[in-house]
Amino acid sequence: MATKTKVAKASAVKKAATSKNSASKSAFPKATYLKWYREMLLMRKFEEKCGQLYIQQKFGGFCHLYIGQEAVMSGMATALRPSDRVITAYRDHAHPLVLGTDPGRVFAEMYGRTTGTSKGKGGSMHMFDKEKNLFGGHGIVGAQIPMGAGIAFADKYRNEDHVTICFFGDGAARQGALHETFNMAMLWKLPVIFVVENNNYAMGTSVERTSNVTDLTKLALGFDMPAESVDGMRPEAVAEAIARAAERGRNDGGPTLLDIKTYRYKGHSMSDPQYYRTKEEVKEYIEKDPIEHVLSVIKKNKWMSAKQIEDVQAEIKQVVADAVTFAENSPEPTADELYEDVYMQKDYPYVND
Ligand SMILES: Cc1ncc(C[n+]2csc(CCOP(=O)(O)OP(=O)(O)O)c2C)c(N)n1
Ligand SMILES: [Mg+2]
Repeated sequence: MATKTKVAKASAVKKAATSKNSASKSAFPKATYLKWYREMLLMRKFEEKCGQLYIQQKFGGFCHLYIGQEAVMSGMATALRPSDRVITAYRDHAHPLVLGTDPGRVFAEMYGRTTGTSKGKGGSMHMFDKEKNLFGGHGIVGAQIPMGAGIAFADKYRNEDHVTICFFGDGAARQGALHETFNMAMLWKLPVIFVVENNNYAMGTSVERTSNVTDLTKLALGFDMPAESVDGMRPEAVAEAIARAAERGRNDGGPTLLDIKTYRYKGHSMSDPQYYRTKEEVKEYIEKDPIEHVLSVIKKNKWMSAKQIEDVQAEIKQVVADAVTFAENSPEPTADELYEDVYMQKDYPYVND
């Protein structure tokens, strides 16, 4: 557990338990498991529907599905407060869902409708929700790393008690901006948690093919930043690691790097033939599926009857169906809306008609 103002030494970089049993030792109550089941099922069913609609060409743009990575979101939601800040990359549909954004608004954004989270001007890669403290949704690989530190800087400057969680991929972790950001974040002890959602691939390039340094926690060593490797297929492990990092951030202990090992079951985007991995490898991860794991804990403890489980599944199916209907019935923006929401400041001097 982090102590106030104490920053762990580089030598304290820990390896998390990756065994299947690590979860059973943790002490999360029934209510947490029920919440995890419901929200992970929502993320999964939402994304499955999203993939179907994209193939039917109901909306355009890019589409990166989150299927397989759900435990990272559920673990985060358990560990953080609603007032904490979240920023991520383009694989961003699950983030608003877990933060409580209306699923209809997330679909509407993909459909380019005015009711979308970014008024239909951002699409799949640019989900924002000011009320839920979601700062995007960013398509430039690694761009959100310095922005995440910037948000944390603003909170520290204003003496506000928030933590920023900044998600990025294993590919983004190789961007130069990470090093500058880590340096400043440690120097100024910013309340930020850097999370690599390490699904082992950047498009078709594996971590092993990217660098001779495959243990991403080592990226923290040059800055004396505390770092941990975490089993990202288990919400328990994720929640515990993020809670430790958040406590450190809130107590002036500065940033933490978490290398959360997860997996995407689907291709990088919708047009990925996946020649870079085997079906056996995908199967190996599906066998560790976080939703099945949570459901098995629920069943083992008899926390829900078969009927109650079916009811939750039916309810989620309906939520997703309603979200699609909402999006499809929402209006498209008019042409003159193109010039709105470009600058916050109405009299910004560099705007030309
Ligand atoms: C600066 C920049 N370079 C390249 C790209 C093209 N690109 C889009 S996604 C991606 C892979 C990133 O992989 P990772 O960070 O591991 O995230 P994941 O897709 O696995 O979630 C690349 C190279 C981009 N969008 N931005
Ligand atoms: Mg990746």
